[in-house]
Amino acid sequence: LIFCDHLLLPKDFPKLKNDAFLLACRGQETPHVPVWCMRQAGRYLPEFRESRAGKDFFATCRSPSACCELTLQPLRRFPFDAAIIFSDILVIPQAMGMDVQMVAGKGPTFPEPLKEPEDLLLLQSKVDVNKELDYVFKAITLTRHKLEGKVPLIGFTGAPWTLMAYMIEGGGSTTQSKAKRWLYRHPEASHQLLKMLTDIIVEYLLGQVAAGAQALQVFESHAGCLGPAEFQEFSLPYLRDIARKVKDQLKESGQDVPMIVFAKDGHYGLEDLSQSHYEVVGLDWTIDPRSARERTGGKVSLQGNMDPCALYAPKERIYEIVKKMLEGFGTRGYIANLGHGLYPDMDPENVGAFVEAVHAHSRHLLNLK
Ligand code: 1CP
Repeated sequence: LIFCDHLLLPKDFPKLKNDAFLLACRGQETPHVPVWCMRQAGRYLPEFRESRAGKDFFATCRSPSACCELTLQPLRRFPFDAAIIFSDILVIPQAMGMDVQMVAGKGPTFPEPLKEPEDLLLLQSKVDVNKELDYVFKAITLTRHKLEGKVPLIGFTGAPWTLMAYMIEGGGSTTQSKAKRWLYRHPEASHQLLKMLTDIIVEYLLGQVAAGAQALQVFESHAGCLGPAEFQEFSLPYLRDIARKVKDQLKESGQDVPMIVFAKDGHYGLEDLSQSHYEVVGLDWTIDPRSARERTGGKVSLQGNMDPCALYAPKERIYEIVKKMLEGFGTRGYIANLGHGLYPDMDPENVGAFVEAVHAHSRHLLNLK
């Protein structure tokens, strides 16, 4: 019998062997604190650079076998407790008809960003995700099979405000001033766009679960440039809508998948985020673990939040930093991670030291109990 990878279906998945991450998402007891890293598939790995060499970024995203390989690479090196599917948040604007290119040395670039509300008419407001984004679903199904139950597979999306910001800025920006101009000058059109994105995101996340994703993370990477009032108006309601709608739909088919919200630099919204139907709130490194626990009042599990730059420290120092972080968060309802993604110049050995420190020190703490 010959099995063809592209014929693998989203069923008969291998049995999960390490469920520490999923248990921690739900605040249940685990033998060690689970750990993974944002951008764990990335340019800090020589094998990643080799696989990606000379290939277009979004063409790679469209190849299920390439995404599967890149997702598995970090797991061959390190005993991470979760895998995150290799893809990008900008596949949604692409599916809505926008051109997005990955420009070397510059990052993602939209040659024709949205300028004025009239430009919304150029967008595909109703996207058939099963047609436009089926390549992501195929990558998830293939990867879940190839993981052989080693660890759970996380699916993800960008949040509406973060995607809106890219669609208007045309790429990365430090101020997001073009996108924020819309919030102040065109609030109605802003809500129209955010709503459009929310509807697509809900379908996209449900498609990822149907394809085999075992947890979902929503990246609100540009929360930091909003103030509390703008966050309340333009980010939070949509984050809530997404979790509520995804969960309601999943419940109908008897499914339940933990959801993580990561609003970078958005700690003014921490109390609200902990009551937004997400099981887990992701944190950047600018917040102290103990105060994050206090402010979220045990309502959610927490994920994070070591400064990625701490990985430049010598290994013994990394252990000390991890020790403090674990003692601050506690071992229950906690998933260790960085406060943002790994950078390309980071030493894979130090990533290994981070993972090992989390496992070793959390086992030590749990044995003391
Ligand atoms: O060629 C390359 O390798 C380019 C680097 C790269 C990679 C590895 C980009 C360009 N995207 C990715 C993959 C990616 N993107 C993953 C893969 C899974 C993993 O984490 O291992 C994920 C989860 C993302 C999500 C993503 N893309 C976010 C949210 C997380 C965050 O960093 O806040 C954002 C903001 C993007 C946009 C994006 N894609 C790539 C870059 C350099 C950026 C940031 C651009 C900017 O704002 O300046």
